[in-house]
Amino acid sequence: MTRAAVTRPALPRLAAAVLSAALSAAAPPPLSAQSLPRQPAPRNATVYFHYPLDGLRVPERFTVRIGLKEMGVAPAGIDKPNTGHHHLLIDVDPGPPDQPIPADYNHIHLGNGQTEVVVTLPKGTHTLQLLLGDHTHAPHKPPVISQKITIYVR
Ligand SMILES: [Cu+2]
Repeated sequence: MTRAAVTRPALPRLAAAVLSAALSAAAPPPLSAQSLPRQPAPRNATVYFHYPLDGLRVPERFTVRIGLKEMGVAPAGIDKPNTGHHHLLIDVDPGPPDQPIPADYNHIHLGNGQTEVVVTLPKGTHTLQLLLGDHTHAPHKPPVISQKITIYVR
């Protein structure tokens, strides 16, 4: 009864997982843009929030500050090993790791190699997550992704 409300937010993620499992089970590997060559990332590479931290209350306009360990930052389009550029995911789950990261209001590309970005969000509860992308905006292998944090805009 009340459990349904709890499980509902997990459904899109589950559906995506089922879909990607179905796709990978299909015999021929896709040859189009669906299978980008993914850049390797060191296993200990870490992307994380300097600010804000999980559970924080923030004003409508605030600066997200990003930390990265064991890799470097390079602008989009620069093909250099062990580098990438940051993406800020707002109120959205990450997509399939073998697909380029979309560019829209939920996926902010810091394509000039920025390590901070000013965002303005409406009052309420929001989630933020960081995902490093390579020169083609595709996640590395394994993906370098932060914890998803929840913030409260007041
Ligand atoms: Cu990008």
